[in-house]
Amino acid sequence: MGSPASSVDGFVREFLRELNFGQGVALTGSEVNDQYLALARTVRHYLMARWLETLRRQADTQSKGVAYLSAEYLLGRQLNNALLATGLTDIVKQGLAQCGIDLADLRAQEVEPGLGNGGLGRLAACFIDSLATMSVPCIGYGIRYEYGIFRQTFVDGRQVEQPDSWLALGAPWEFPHPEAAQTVHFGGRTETYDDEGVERSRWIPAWNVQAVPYNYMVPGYQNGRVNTLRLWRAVATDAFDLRIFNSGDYEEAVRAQTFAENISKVLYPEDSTPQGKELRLQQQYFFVAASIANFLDDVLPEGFDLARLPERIIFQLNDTHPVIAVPELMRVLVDERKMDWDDAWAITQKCFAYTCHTLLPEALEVWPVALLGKLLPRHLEIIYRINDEFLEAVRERFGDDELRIRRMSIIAEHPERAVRMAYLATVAGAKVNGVAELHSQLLRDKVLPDFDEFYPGKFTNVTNGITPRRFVRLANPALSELITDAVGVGWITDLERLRELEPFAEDEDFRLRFREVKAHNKRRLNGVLQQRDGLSVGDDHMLDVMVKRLHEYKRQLLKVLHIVTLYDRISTGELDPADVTPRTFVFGAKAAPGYKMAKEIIHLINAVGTVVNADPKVQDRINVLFPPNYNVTLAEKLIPAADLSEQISLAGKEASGTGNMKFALNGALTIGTDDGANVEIRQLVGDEHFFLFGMLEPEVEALAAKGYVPSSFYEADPNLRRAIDLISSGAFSGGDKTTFEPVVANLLYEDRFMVLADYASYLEAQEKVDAAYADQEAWTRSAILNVARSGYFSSDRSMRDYIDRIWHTPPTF
Ligand code: 26Q
Repeated sequence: MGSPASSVDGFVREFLRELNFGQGVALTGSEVNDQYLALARTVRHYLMARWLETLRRQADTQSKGVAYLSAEYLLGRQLNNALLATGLTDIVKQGLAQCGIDLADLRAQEVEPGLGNGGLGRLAACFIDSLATMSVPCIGYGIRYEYGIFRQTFVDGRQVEQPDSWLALGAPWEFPHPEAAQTVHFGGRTETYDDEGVERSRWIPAWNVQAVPYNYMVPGYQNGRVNTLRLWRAVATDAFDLRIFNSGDYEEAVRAQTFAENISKVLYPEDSTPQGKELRLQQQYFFVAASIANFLDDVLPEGFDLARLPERIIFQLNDTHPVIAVPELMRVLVDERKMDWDDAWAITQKCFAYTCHTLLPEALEVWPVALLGKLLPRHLEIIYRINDEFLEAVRERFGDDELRIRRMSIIAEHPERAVRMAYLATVAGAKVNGVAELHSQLLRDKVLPDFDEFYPGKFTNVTNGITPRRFVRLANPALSELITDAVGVGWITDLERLRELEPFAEDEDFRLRFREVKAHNKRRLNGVLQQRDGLSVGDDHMLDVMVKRLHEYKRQLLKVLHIVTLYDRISTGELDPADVTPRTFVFGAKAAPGYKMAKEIIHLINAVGTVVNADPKVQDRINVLFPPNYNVTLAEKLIPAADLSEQISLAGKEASGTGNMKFALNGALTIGTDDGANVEIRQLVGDEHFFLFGMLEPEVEALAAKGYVPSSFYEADPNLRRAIDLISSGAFSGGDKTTFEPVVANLLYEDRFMVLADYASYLEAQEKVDAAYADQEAWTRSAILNVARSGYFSSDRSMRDYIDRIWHTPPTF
């Protein structure tokens, strides 16, 4: 099968055919959305031959592949990426122009699939991009949420959530396969029975739903390869509603259908603080059971000997969300395929690996035994047996060390009896990895030390990465052109080649062009912000950006205190405005809808912004912008325009961060703590080109151990006192002193993440930033070196590390 003609005329023919016969409209009078859908379908035709070819060869070679199990994929818009992958951009631009259409207008029409919360979901999207580009066999498995992460709006400065109806205008990138649906069971009870003299268990479930696969293309970058992302949608089974329907209860039948279809209705918008909700567990089991069944029944050849499963697949667990896959595979092997328990367990332990993405204790998922037993009774039995045998092995090794046994048990007893999913994953996984050097170290030393001792060699690190295709080549065409002019195009798939830029840092002409790129990206951002929110960034302003989920540990409040201090000092005349580097502070952050303090902080940022932006005394000097609904699409415009990247979490709390990498690769300098991947960024770019501040992780520990008293920092530091007092005074709340009282009280009397302890150090580092920015040549030199030395943070490198250390899945054809 040949691909459609790769000429402008050929494209126009295909496009018009899609518009006329696919959308049923004529070019004249067609809407932008019709044109967008027709274009998307045309582009996917070009990918189709490669997709089918990839699948065919995959089936032929029978090589080992990765099944990436993730409850989230934060994909971002698809059109531009597909055009880049196929190399069709110019042809399409010209062809559309012939039809009187501007490609940019069609790009803008796409609603991004926001099927993730933040870093973890975006990481999954970067990884599958890299694997396709590296020709490594991979299927991504996940959930096709009907509503992704909520759309954020502000009403009087407060966050208000709107549903994200990303499917409303059509879903041109997906391929539904209702004929390939899997049935997923829930509830009921278990029983034992005599199977020709062998006692076996079986599960008699109470209800089920259909899991319908929706396939998405994952194109490699100009390499003729297209992998598959398979997202599951829950649909009521016929059996389910027929039975009720036949009973004559029509309303009940419809209700039952709604109930089943709820499972893939909406993405849980919490990140880091899971609440033990039954629907969430249903989601987890739903996608994992469907994925395992799909792999064993449909992907593996018929009659495949499951004893050899580890030669064909590794299931990578993206955090604990898919960990119920462990007892599910055991159930399938033992109950359904009648395998011996020990054999099944040996196989299972080779087929899973687990990635941990956190250190916060409240983020470690546990499922109450009562809930798990009600929804998945057989899985609970299996977990108990895994735990019994595991604890027996611990006893054998360490004797009856009851404290150790209690610490290591997969089942927690307090505050309620519950399954610790991270422990289950660690026991079952061939490998366990953290997502940055520091994180992996702390994971071994602080979170799972008993397991590290018990399983030498099981723990490893794979530092996160980002795809250079989306976050440099697509997001920053101007910089990409500059880089390619200097070092050739090889960097797009071999990001370490950016090293070759180092000498250009000393080239005055190159620095000038680099600054022109930044200026261009700022103008581009201004266009977007103007259109989207009526906001703009001053031309001559330093662009200081903090974009990430709103969480106390990430310390948006520290940024606010810095802004309030600057505002206070300028407006009281203590600082001569002429001595202040003009800066625009940009925030982008969604708060989990149930996370009260995070929402208060959003309100405070908006309130401070409103006052600062309206005050003529500071107006041309500092501005605060908080465009709502930060998402991948906005990130692609914001990050390339940034001068300064804010990565200011309390040391030891941010597992890695990936935004930090995107900024460095787009030529922003970082102000940051010694946390997550910041540590590695600083090591690579060099101390002189990174603004480090704040306590180191051991200092944080020491302060916590001795007893942290935030108010003592308030008492001791007049700048800090003034900033906090200004907030308390009602200066940002129309004189109302109560509005931000909860935020202030929290800072003074709790401050779990030690904002006040790091304030002075942060202010000092910000003064260094100002001084450095005043020397534009030196700043540009540093920015270029940030780009040149950050090639390590390509997700292609992360994938190589996973392959070498964990998966052992070589590239194929
Ligand atoms: C779990 C259960 C129930 C409801 C929600 C959740 C849930 C959902 C999302 C828990 C956590 C998340 C997301 C976590 C996350 O994004 N972690 C980030 O992962 C990045 C990629 O490794 C790291 O760079 C970040 O440091 C880490 O915070």
